[in-house]
Amino acid sequence: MTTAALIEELKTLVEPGKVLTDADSLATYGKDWTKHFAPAPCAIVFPKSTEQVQAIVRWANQHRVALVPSGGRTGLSAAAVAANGEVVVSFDYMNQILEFNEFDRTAVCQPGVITQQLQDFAEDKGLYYPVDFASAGSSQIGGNIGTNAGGIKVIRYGMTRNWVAGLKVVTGTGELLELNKDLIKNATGYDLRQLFIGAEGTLGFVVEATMRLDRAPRNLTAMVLGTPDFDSIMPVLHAFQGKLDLTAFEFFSDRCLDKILDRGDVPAPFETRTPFYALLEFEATTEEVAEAALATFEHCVEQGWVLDGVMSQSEQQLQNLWKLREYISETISHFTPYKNDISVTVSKVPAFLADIDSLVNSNYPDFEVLWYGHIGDGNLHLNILKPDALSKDEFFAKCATVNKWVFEVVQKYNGSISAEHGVGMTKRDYLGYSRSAAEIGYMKAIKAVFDPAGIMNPGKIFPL
Ligand code: S2G
Ligand code: ZN
Repeated sequence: MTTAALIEELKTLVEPGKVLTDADSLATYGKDWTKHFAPAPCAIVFPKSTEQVQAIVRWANQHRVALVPSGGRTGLSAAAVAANGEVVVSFDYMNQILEFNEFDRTAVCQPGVITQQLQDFAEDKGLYYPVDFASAGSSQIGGNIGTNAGGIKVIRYGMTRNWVAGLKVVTGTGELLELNKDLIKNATGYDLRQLFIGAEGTLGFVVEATMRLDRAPRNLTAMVLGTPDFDSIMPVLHAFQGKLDLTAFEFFSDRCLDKILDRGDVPAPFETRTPFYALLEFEATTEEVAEAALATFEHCVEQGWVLDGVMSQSEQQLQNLWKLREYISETISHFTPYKNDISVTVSKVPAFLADIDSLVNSNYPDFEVLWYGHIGDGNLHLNILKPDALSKDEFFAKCATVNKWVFEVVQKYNGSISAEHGVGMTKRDYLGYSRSAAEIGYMKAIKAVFDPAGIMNPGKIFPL
């Protein structure tokens, strides 16, 4: 059957106008935020119901057509990139919050619900959806589940995985499964829900997600602390964790602050400039908590771990401090950064950072290296900015040669080559640095069970 005939048949499975093949749509929906692969899907299809998703999957099985899931397209590992003539399945028209259960404190979402939409919905109900990150304004719940998105509040609230009470999925054979029934307790064998969280659309499609909500935090207060070096950051984390129940502990380098201040729309946290900054947050529920925070700040200054600092006194100042960290990603995106998103257990961070930093400095002496991330989770974002003199391909090729050494250090510290951005295509060739051959074998066997025809997002996660 010709591609044109296939697409004509695909159109009969959805509403009129819900299959696009024009060049702009193919380019727009065939990619995510990565720039490593040229998008080249053959069509974009927009189902509006679970039944239509099932029909599309059955059609794809019948004709052996590869399907690529597409949500907010904010992914950073090319997991939602269609580079080989696949059909992109976009959930833009399955974007409703279907139900709210006050007593269960859950919201039933279609996969196309924007993360921020759920956060605002929870707030309107006097509750809180705690998974948050820079792209929450455009990422979708289905994609957050597909990548087990983390972000800036993981130290207190965990990853997306912690907030999924139940899932309805269409497997790679078109079968509809209802997983975990939104139960808190359910000891009835394998928790298949967890397999789909972080599977990057390689096992099937999420068509409905029951998301847990939490109580709203009270009087969130942030501090930004200037530190003299890497080695001071973890003692600061340890000191504050001993006194406060932190909701966030992030860090960024002075080079990141340079880029943010160059924007001209975010004030500096304080006069002093220091090599690194920690941003921490807690609920100042009482005067005592705020006093404990200040006392701990004084202690860190006495120890020489902190050179200067500021504590937010208002909502506006809280937001301004967060902009210093949350604006980094979008601010540096036009430098075509080569990104690594690596993690180790928190206790190993100082030694790990020292190894990676010396390796990076010796191998990228003339590249601008930016460090930032969720250091309280042991998660570091290493971004190398493309020099103007190098083409993107030359630059990415140079960076890729150092990847081997970076991932050997990750392996040495028993860490992850992808802490929260997923594997997709950008990290699939390095999977062996974090997963054993046996594990990869089992993962492939599980994929074969849910997607025997191999039509679900082929070429992602697993080395080719
Ligand atoms: C962050 C966002 C994507 C990136 O800012 O925490 O996960 O690496 C990142 O720029
Ligand atoms: Zn991050």
